Amino acid sequence: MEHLHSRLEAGVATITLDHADKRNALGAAMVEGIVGALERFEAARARAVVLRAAPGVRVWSAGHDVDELPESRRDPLGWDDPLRHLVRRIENFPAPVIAMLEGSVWGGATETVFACDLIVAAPDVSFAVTPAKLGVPYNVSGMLTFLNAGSIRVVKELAFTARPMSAARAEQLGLINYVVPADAIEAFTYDLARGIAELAPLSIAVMKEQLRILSGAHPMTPQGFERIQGLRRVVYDSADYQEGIRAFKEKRKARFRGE
Ligand code: YXS
Repeated sequence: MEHLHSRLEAGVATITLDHADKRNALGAAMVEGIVGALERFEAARARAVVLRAAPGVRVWSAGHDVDELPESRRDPLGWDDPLRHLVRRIENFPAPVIAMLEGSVWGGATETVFACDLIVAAPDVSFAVTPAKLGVPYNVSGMLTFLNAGSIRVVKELAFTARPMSAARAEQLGLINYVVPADAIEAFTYDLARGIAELAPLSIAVMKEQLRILSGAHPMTPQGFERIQGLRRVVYDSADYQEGIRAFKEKRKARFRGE
């Protein structure tokens, strides 16, 4: 795929996002490429995966491809949405996936990064959670990804302000593992990955799966789930949702009316 590169060396795999024109937006084609690479690396029994963008990017990923979000009256983040596939594939991959970050990370890309097992960021990195900026009703498992990454107070700050959070603050809050100078981040990340690759892969795989199952073990009643789905439908059927998508495409600030 022209906007994605992948390689496997000594048990350490690398997937590089390289679609600068669209700021590495996570559209169906890009997600299909990443998931395909992960399938190949699982078959090749990779011991660790580094997920990165091309060196020196200002934007690691601009998040879900807004051009692929439904205009209205359809759940924009249903089970089969590409972004949902990507998050699940990372969570189910039987070896650690390490996000190596430079530049800004937006929306669904922030969730994708938080679904990774380890996060190494350059000092210029920022994270933004953007559903409120676009009028999007985020989905339950996506909110759980955020909740598993940090405290509910921090998730509310990210979600309710939609403001980018610096790598330094994210590290201070325990949202990410390391902040490493840009000129050292590659050596640092691959040293981490190679160290993991020398350890017992079966032990690591089972611990990763245990943590996935335990972190997803949140009781929710059928009524509770149906209530949330009903609330989400009100949002994606709303004029605000249409305004958010339209404003993005028209490159202007959205004017939300709460209806
Ligand atoms: O005008 P052209 O054709 O050159 O295209 C522009 C942008 O439209 C395009 N682009 C995107 N296309 C689809 N989906 C996107 N998420 C997206 N982001 C950007 O890329 C071309 C260059 O963009 P431009 O001129 O704005 O670049 P820039 O360097 O000045 O600014 C970079 C960003 C990332 C600050 C800016 O592009 C931006 O704010 N992008 C949107 C970030 C965002 O809000 N992402 C959330 C997407 S929705 C999502 O992830 C979830 C559904 S949710 O929101 O619920 O979390």
